[in-house]
Amino acid sequence: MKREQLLEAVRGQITKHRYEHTLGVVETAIRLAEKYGADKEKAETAAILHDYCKFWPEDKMRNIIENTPHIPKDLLEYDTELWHAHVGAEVVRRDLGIEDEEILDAIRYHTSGRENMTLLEKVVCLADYIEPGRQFPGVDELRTAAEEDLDRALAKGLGGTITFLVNREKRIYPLTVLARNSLVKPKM
Ligand code: DGI
Ligand code: FE
Ligand code: FE
Ligand code: FE
Repeated sequence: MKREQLLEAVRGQITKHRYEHTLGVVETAIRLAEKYGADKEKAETAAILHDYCKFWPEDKMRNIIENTPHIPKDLLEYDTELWHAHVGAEVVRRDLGIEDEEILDAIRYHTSGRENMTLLEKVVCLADYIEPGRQFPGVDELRTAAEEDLDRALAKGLGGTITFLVNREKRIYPLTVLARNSLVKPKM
């Protein structure tokens, strides 16, 4: 599918506000891909589709998690906000025919992250944090870091999410901790 068709497909799945967020992630992911040497076309496709299942009902997502062998079942024990990423990767493969595993992984891990993320995964995950429409405490610091050091910026972003979750007495999905640790070099 072409860019315009993919945009149309995702527009039918999400709110107007979320669609605008998606356009911001697309623009930012392309820019970061260019800056850090990731595949721009793959970054664009992954960014367009990254929140495809964001507004799917919980029971529909739960069903897909339970019935798709390789989706980690422990997601069901963590915040439902994590689900749309792993489910989204399966759904865009099934419904839109996206077969590129690098693109699917970038969608799959855009929320949780994972240990040793690929360049493309980092670009999409960071673009999701810093797209122009995003507003949260510390976002400008993240935007500055993103211009200097991809790993450091993403570690900061994930660190902020971990702090946010801890402050709300929520659980942290282990992949998020592994992602951050693998982005922060050990000090000897
Ligand atoms: O879908 P978006 O709102 O664009 O952003 P996202 O897919 O990065 O979702 C982020 C939300 O997920 C954020 O509000 C925090 C929540 N969340 C809940 N548990 C976890 C988590 N995020 C991470 N990275 N790890 C968790 O364990
Ligand atoms: Fe998301
Ligand atoms: Fe994110
Ligand atoms: Fe997003």
